[in-house]
Amino acid sequence: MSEHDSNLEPPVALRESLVRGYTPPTAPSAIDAAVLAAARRDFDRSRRRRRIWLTAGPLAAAAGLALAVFVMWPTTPPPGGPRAGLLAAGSNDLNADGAIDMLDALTLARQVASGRGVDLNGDGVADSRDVDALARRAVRLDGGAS
Ligand SMILES: [Ca+2]
Ligand SMILES: [Ca+2]
Repeated sequence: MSEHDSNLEPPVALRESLVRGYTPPTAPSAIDAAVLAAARRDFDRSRRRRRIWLTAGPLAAAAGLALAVFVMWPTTPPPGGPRAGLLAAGSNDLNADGAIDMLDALTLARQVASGRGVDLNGDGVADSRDVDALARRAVRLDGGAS
């Protein structure tokens, strides 16, 4: 590259002459107003679209969340807790592990604490006496056969 190519600045006289000869273009006021009106219409249209997305987006997310909760919601247990049917049949195996033991008494204690226990001793109330009755049955040597 030669020394002449590295100087890309125009001569000062040429630059001043170009600046003097330049006049910015002017548009008639009617065209100016038409361009401004078109720009405002376009801006309003994009603002409406943005408003729709800002409204519809959260609604769609809420609908999706509600659907997911509805689909994944567990079925309602029967009155008296999920093992009430087994207790009514005399099983007392509350955790359904095939044995009546202290884990069943603990399960019943938790159910009673949450207001869902089952009346085992027939006094009409599900309370700690039912838990005690189940615990006594669990520790009987004959396994509560009688
Ligand atoms: Ca059990
Ligand atoms: Ca009771």
